[in-house]
Order: sequence, then C-alpha cells, then structure tokens
Amino acid sequence: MAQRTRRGDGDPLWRLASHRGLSRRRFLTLLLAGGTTAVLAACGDEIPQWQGETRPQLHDAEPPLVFKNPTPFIDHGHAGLEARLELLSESIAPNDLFFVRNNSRSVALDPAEWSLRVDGDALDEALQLTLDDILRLPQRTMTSYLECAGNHRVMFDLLQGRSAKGTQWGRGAIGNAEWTGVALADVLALAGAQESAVSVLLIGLDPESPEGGFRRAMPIEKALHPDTLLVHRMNGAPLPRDHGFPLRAIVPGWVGSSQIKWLGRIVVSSKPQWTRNNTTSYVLIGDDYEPEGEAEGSVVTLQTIKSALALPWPATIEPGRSRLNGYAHSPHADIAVVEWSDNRGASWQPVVLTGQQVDYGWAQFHFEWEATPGEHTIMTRATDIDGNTQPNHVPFNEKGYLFNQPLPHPIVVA
Ligand SMILES: Nc1nc2c(c(=O)[nH]1)N[C@H]1C(S)=C(S)[C@@H](COP(=O)(O)O)O[C@H]1N2
Ligand SMILES: [Mo]
Repeated sequence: MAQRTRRGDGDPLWRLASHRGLSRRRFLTLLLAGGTTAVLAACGDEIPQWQGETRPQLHDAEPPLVFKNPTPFIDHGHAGLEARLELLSESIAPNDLFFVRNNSRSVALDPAEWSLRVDGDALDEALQLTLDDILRLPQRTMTSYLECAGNHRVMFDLLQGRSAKGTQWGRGAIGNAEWTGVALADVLALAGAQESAVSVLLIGLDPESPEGGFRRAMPIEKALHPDTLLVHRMNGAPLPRDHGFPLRAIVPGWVGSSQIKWLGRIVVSSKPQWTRNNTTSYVLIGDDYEPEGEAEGSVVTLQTIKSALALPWPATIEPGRSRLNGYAHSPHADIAVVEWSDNRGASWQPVVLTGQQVDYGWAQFHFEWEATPGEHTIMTRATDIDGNTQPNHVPFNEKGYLFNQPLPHPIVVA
C-alpha cells in the first residue's frame, strides 16, 4: 500500500529552527512560550487568531442529539444524519450538509474552559494544552474525506439478504472537507513521547457515550504520521459543535470512529490499549474474519475503496441523454479509473474523472447515459492507482462494516 504524504513538513520557521540545531520539541516549546514570535514575524508567518463560535448555550433543558438542522439529511435517529449525495454538487461537502454520527449526543464545550490533557506511561511528563497553545503550533490545512465504518451497511440487507446490526446507513455516511489544525506528532513531540510508546488513545469529552468519553486507540506509527491531524477548523470555519468543537482528530483513510470529536485527553502508552472500540465495536465478526489480540474479530482501521452515484436511491429521471455524477474514494491511493455498467456488470465503460483529487479527498466523476423509459440498474466500480478495486462480494460481518461491492443503483426513467 502506498503511503500518501503529499504535504511534508515544509514549515519555513521549522526549517530555520532545525538549521540552527533545535530539536522539534524545543522548537514547539519555544513557540508555545511565545519566544519565537520574532522569528515567526521574520518568516512572515501569521499566528492564527481564534474566531470561534459565540459561547454556547449550556443550560438547555434537554440538549439536542445534534445541533444542526436535520432537514437536508436522511435522519436515522440516534444522532445519525446521513448526507444526501445528490445535494453535494461540489467536491467539498458544506458543513451544513456534512453527515453526523454521534454515539451519544453532540457536546457544547466552552473553548475558554476547554483543555487537552496528554498523559501516559510512555511520556516524559503529562501536558495540558489550551486552545491558544494549539493555535501557536505549526498549522496545516489538508483535504480528507471522512467515512463511517458502517457506510453502505444497509446493502448487506438489500444485496445479500442478511441484515447487519447498527444504523442502516445507505451511501451518505461520508463527507469530504478541508481541515485545519496541527499534526498529532507535534503534540506528542511536545509531550516528549518516548521510544517505548506503542499506542496512542484519543478520548472524547462526550460523557454519555459508552465508557464515558468515546475513545479509540491507534498504533504509534499512525499517530506519528505527518497527516494525522488534530483540527479546529472545517472548510474555513471554526469546527462546528456537531463535528467536535473545539478540537477533533482527522486520521486520513481510517474509519470515522478513529476520528475522535470533542477531544479531551490523549494517553500515550508503552502497551497496546484495548477499549470497546477495538474489542467488540469496530471489529469484523463473521466466518471469514479472524479475531486478533483482545478483540472479538479483526479490528477495523483503514476504510475500503468505494464509488457511488450522487442520486437518490432509487432515482427517477427523465428520458433522454442524461449526465450522471458520482464520487469515488480509496484510503490507499488516488482513484485511477471508475467504470459504469447498465447491464449488471456484463460490460463496463469508463467515466470522466472531474478535476484533481486533493490530498485525501474523494474524486468526482460523471458520464453521459442514454435514459430510455423503464426500470434500470446502473453500477459503478472504482480502481485506484495501486490496483485496489471494488470486489464482487464482501463476506458478511455481524456489524456490517466496510461494505464495498459495486452498488446496483435502481433508476426509473419516466
Ligand atoms: N467523541 C466522539 N467522537 C466521535 C464519535 C462520537 O460519538 N464521539 N463518533 C465517531 C464516528 S462513529 C464517526 S463515523 C465520526 C463521524 O464524524 P462526523 O459526525 O463529524 O461526521 O465521528 C467519530 N468520532
Ligand atoms: Mo462511525
């Protein structure tokens, strides 16, 4: 699998600092203390100013599960708002149309009172960071899609006749956004992560979720990857409350559950960390999957390659030549080709890929179709530049994760 690192650490201030023999940790510590403001100014770099939301109302009698307007979504209840792909005409999904998945409810945090604690046995010392501290660290902006592990789950039922447990997501438990924040690696460097560190656990501040704070661990290699970010802005705006205000993780290519919202604590450990989200949740349980470590199945980390048409399911369109749009994405590498078939896969034709794929974002595509009256099925199938493609069959797993067979999209032409 090709590791995609398209934005290396090109921060000019850091280049200057490292030229002078400063360690990354020392550099970050100086930045925090404000001691290098002069160097920053000399480099022409601006310290981003916090322009957050106004102080949230914390005293609602019954706080909502989700703050945003649910009207444009397919509402699955239980804080599951599925995006309607047909409303996403641009590559970037606007914040108002970006899907939401909470395991309990959205949290309203006061940025003035919020802080991030970093601790664990594989650190030199525990660290407490305020939002201002985070804003003083080197900033990165990166596009990445974010997709729930259970996106397409309903297809196990519709296409294999076996329904899996969990929210019956169609195709919209996904969105593509531009995120701004800091590298998790920088926060770990600041805390003095030791050689002995093997696992990094991220814990959210949603107290009602199982275990008190939704949490997910990742191996140190993934935590240190320069594209694993802690972000405070989404599509140029302060991170909305539903998406983890004031700080969330973005772990490109990994399933949504690893991208912890309302981040409050990071535990850096010299031992693997097992919590509900890598033992009983987010594991593949079924005849074709092997349990690993303390988990009941194989642990779901990376997403899978998929494609979908930006149409309602089922869709109704008028007869005549029609342009059909869609999205394709792979956690492994850029999309190389997408093909479509209107004869259930007997033959395939290439689509047109639109524009450049940005960072870890999805690819947009379109093709022209001669719509004749009647009922039709159109399939799409994506392949990435490493040769990964959508399989004809995904073995069933109880919780319905990672379904990525080509979807036979029902279309009525009338
Ligand atoms: N703290 C916290 N983080 C969380 C969750 C949660 O319930 N609590 N849900 C996870 C899941 S399962 C998904 S799919 C993504 C959804 O991100 P979004 O709501 O910003 O689209 O957030 C993840 N991060
Ligand atoms: Mo999810």
